[in-house]
Formats: sequence, C-alpha cells, structure tokens
Amino acid sequence: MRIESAELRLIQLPLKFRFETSFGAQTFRTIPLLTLRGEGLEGYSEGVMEKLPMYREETIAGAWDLLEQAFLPRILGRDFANPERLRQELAAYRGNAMAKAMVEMAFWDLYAKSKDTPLWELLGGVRDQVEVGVSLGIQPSAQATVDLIGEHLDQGYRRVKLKIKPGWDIEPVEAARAAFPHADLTVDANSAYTLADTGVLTALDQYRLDYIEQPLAFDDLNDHAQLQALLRTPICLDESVISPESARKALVMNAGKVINLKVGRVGGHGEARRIHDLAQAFGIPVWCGGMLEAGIGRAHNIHLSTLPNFSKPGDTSSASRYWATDIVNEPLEVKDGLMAVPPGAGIGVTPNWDFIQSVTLKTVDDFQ
Ligand code: OSB
Ligand code: MG
Repeated sequence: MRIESAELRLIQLPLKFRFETSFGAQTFRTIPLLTLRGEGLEGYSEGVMEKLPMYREETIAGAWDLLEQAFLPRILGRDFANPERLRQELAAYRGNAMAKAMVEMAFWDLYAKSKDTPLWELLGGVRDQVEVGVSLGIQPSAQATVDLIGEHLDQGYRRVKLKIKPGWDIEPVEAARAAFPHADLTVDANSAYTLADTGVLTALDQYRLDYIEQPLAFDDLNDHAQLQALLRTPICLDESVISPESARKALVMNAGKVINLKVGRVGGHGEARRIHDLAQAFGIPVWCGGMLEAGIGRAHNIHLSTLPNFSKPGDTSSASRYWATDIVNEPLEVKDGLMAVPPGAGIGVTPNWDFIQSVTLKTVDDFQ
C-alpha cells in the first residue's frame, strides 16, 4: 500500500499522579504522535522516547529530527506490500528503535485497516482480552506504598510492580509482602544498581517476588547474567532488550528469565513478534510493558499482548488511571484485571482530535 502523506505532532498531557522511578519523577508526558495516510485511511502511533535520555538514549528531539529529515521523506509516496517491507527500508539506519517503531506501528494500523481486520488478528494473537497488572511509582513511605497496593488490588489488578532504588528497596517490599502475603508482587529498579549491590539484591529473594526488573545497567547483559546465577528470583529484562539480536544474546547467556516486551522500545510489532517467538523457543515468558502511553500507544500494546507467549500480566492498566481525558474516544478500562482488545479494524481506537488539538505543542506535515 502507498503511503501518501504523514503528520507529526507533539502533545503534552498532565499525569493524574506523580510517577517517581529510580531515574526521576514525572508529572506530565510529552508524546510525539504520527499519522500515516493512504487509500483514504489513517494509521496512528505514539513515540515512547522521552524529552531527556533517562530511560534509554533516544530523545524526542533526536527522534523528531530523524523522522522529519530522514525516515518520513524516505517512505512517503512509496508503496510497501506489508509492514515488514517498511521495516526493512528503515533497517538501513542503525539503532533508533523507538523512532523506527513509530513509523512501523502507524503503518501496521494503516495496513490492518486496509484489510478491514483488527491488528491483533494480523499479528497472530490468540485472545480478545489481556491480563493486566499495575506499575506503581516510588511513594513517600512504606505505609503509603501498602495503601496504594491495596487500592489497586481491590480494583482487580493481577500483579503489582513497585519501583525501587538504592535506599528504597527492602523497606517497601517487606511492608508490601507482610500486608499482602499472597499477592503477585514484582519490583523494577530501572538500572539503578550494580554488582556491588549484590547483597541487597539477593536479600530480595526472601520476598517471593515474581521477578526483579532491570536491576543493572541499561545497556548491560553480562552483569545481569552474573547476578541471575546468584539469585533465586528471576531477573526480568527491560532496558537491555532493544532488538531481536540483543534478546537472543540475553537468552543465550541467561541474563534473565523473563522479558518485559515494549513494542515502542524494540522497533515495532515485527521486531516485538520476533523477540516474542525467540523467547518462546527458549521457554522464557514475556509480558507487555508500558511507557505511560496515551490511548494510541496503549491500544497498540493491548493488540500485541494477545500473542500466545504473553503469559504474565502487563503494565497496560486503565487509561483513566493516567489521564483526566485520553486522546482517543474509546475508554480503555480494566475490569477484573482484564483489558478487552478494542474491536474494529486496525488498533480499534479513534483519535479525539478536538482534545488532541488543545494539547498540541507543534505539528509538521511537509516532509519534502
Ligand atoms: O521501566 O517499565 C518501566 C514508565 C516509564 C518508563 C519506564 C517504565 C515505566 C513503567 C510504567 O513502569 C508502565 C506504565 O504504566 O505504562
Ligand atoms: Mg521497566
């Protein structure tokens, strides 16, 4: 199908809560949106890169420039038989998986709409609702952590992930486990520790966590493999897996026993599916992470989560947790810990353009 035109837009949305991780606190999100058009249809995506390189290296400014100057001019006016062909075209450029993902994901939406088919069916999904948990930011006290966990378990979330950092790890986890002896609990360090912290990380073993997410450096596999050999608790890799190749290396060297798969981090649905399949071949479960996406990114995540090896609850919690108003018209809400896949062709959600316009910082639609 021919990609006739595109629009790149930057929006800013206030978060309903302050989200603190080991790398900083966020009270709003700045999100690039991409629209691709062809055959009278539109496909949409969100970028997951942030203003500053605190999670991984990619930034909005860098991605915006690449999209405007290189990626979009390269694909506009051209015909791609399927999303894999488009991915191959952009593979000429190294890295920048988040920027590539934006283009590939918008094209998947457009392509699925041209086939009048829901995205999840084309991806090979096997379910029409997905299990979800919740990712909770660092709280001011152990008691506040326990209260917040209780609220979310009461809402039906099937797993609670707590953000930790050096100096704020054993205390909240011990309090959480004491208050909720049978809850599915996990922690996420966002790369805040090193092997010098092996003592505190092995001390977490006693709390029966389902996994410890990304304890060590964002670009490391070696040290994670060393740490995993010392831990009973599985390590879940997030930041370290940015491509099928990095996933293969991680799996071969036992750098972890679970993968947090984020379509926006790994270059799009095609690459995400490759990682999904590879992990499955190694007997390693994956689950769908999030980057505080609004409705378009959230819908993509939900569709991807229908693949068979997504066998743990994801972070794709209710849109109303994050936003007073979402950027899509359809409510993406969790009931009894399950998120229904939005029905209809493509990603199954429609942008609320009036609202999007009211939160837009800038727009570009000329890529010559
Ligand atoms: O490490 O999974 C992470 C949010 C922003 C950046 C990194 C991460 C997260 C989350 C929140 O954990 C997941 C979500 O609710 O979307
Ligand atoms: Mg993480």
